[in-house]
Amino acid sequence: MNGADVVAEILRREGTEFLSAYPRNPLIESCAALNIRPIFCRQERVGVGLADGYSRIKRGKKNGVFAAQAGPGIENAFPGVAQAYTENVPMLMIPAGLPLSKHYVKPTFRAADVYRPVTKWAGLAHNVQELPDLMRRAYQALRSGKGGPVMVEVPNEIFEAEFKGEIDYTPVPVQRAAPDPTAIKEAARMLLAAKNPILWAGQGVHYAEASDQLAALAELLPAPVAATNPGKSAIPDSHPLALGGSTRSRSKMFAEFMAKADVVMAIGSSVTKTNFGPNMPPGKTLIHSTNDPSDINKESRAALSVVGDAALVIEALIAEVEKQKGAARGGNALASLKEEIASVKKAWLAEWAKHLDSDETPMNQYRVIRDLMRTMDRGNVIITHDSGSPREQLLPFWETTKAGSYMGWGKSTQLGYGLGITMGAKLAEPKKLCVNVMGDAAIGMTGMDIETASRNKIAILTIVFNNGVMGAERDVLKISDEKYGTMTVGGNYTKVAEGLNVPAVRVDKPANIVGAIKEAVTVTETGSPFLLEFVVKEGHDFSRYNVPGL
Ligand SMILES: Cc1ncc(C[n+]2csc(CCOP(=O)(O)OP(=O)(O)O)c2C)c(N)n1
Ligand SMILES: [Mg+2]
Repeated sequence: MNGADVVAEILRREGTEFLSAYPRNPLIESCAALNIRPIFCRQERVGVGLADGYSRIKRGKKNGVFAAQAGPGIENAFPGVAQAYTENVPMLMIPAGLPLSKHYVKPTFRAADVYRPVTKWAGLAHNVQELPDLMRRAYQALRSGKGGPVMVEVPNEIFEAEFKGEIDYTPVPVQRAAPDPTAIKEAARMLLAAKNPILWAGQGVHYAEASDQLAALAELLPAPVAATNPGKSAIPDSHPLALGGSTRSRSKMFAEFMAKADVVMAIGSSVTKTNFGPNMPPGKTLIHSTNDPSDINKESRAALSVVGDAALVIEALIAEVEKQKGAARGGNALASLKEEIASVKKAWLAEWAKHLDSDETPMNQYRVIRDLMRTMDRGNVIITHDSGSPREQLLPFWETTKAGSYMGWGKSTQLGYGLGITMGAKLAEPKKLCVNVMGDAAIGMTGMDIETASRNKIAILTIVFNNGVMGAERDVLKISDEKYGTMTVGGNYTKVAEGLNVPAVRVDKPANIVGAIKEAVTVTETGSPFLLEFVVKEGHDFSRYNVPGL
């Protein structure tokens, strides 16, 4: 048994279902020998995305694994890992490494060293016998606390060296930390004393699978639930207490209720200041709950901190709120809060009806989103946006009907990232309709990898909003566009898809939207991916309701 066989056997024990990879890396053959299916991408950046999306949807209980060759392979994976780092995704990379003897000889690319600033933990193997120890450390980082990409770099000679003795390795369990009961008591007191409390849900709620508990807490207090960008669908957007998620764009309810909130309890959120998610406005009393103490007091001062797993925190809080609240159940308060949210939602959607119901051509993106929502069984969908205007258009208006059915991202915003994570989501949930919505500049970044979906029968649905421009850049490309046409990105992505063995339809009239969606969904049900290209307008109307500091 050589080093690669040892690592493959440990991956098998950890429940690895597939190896996202690109040759050469001896792990590919060793995994195939153990029936761990290698899935080859067309470029490493997207291969990392597959491992990322899989880990997200498995909520870190299982982890996507990516393997690349030393040098160019792992160099080319960098964007994927940098994005996964900003998103705290618990995925594992196992690049091959150049010989140890060359490790400090220029210009060797030392992956573990280079990647250390964008990983939760990165280690280099120095001999074959230490591989089980290294893998245990890697899985400990993956299965505890806040997530993040983890790397074990294995030089080729160590992959090939003979391993002596038995492999001493048992799978590392997921570890959850429970909150301090004193902090829970105080949090309950503060929430019950607040005039307008609000719950701010981050992606920690997804990882803790705490959606039902969060909805129960919201009803009990009562309090509305505002989600961050990655936290969107922490409770379904169709829930009467949901305000939706927020990037730069957001629902009117989100803005109005955040503006008047006095006490904000963030749960499973780092409360990081970002351009593509909500920020904590000044003047709020913040109760900050996260499983990572280093997030507390990082960007916003916490009046109270509650460290722990989101599910355990919410469960403890429900018990404590029930105790402190006693008989006064506040039934009227709940009903009137629901009514208040519903009436702002109604007014907001009425304001946007001219876009959502638009018959114009080139088509209005919001009309396409409306028809996607009406035509798809949203309870069986996992959907993600991409960078650019599609994120701003989709996130506020895509009303999820099921918790965890939206993959929001945006601490970094790499064009093209949505494609790989959607394939990863489909591998995690093969029965779901997994959809990514991207612009034409976005597909330009990673589009060749729709062939990965076709070759590996990963039946995702890719939606391209083709407006022939980098619409999101209009405000910064004025002189250069006028003089040199810098905004333009040309292409027919239906033809590209057909050339890459992906059936596709190009739609340029509103009357054809629904029929095309139905056809696309039917084809994905046969096990093939599909690409739907919509010829849309440039599109600068965004659902932006500003609140100072939000
Ligand atoms: C890798 C990368 N480079 C640059 C950017 C900056 N950027 C954000 S949106 C955008 C243009 C998006 O155009 P498109 O995908 O066509 O969407 P549109 O806004 O036209 O709908 C650019 C260049 C980015 N997000 N990612
Ligand atoms: Mg565009």
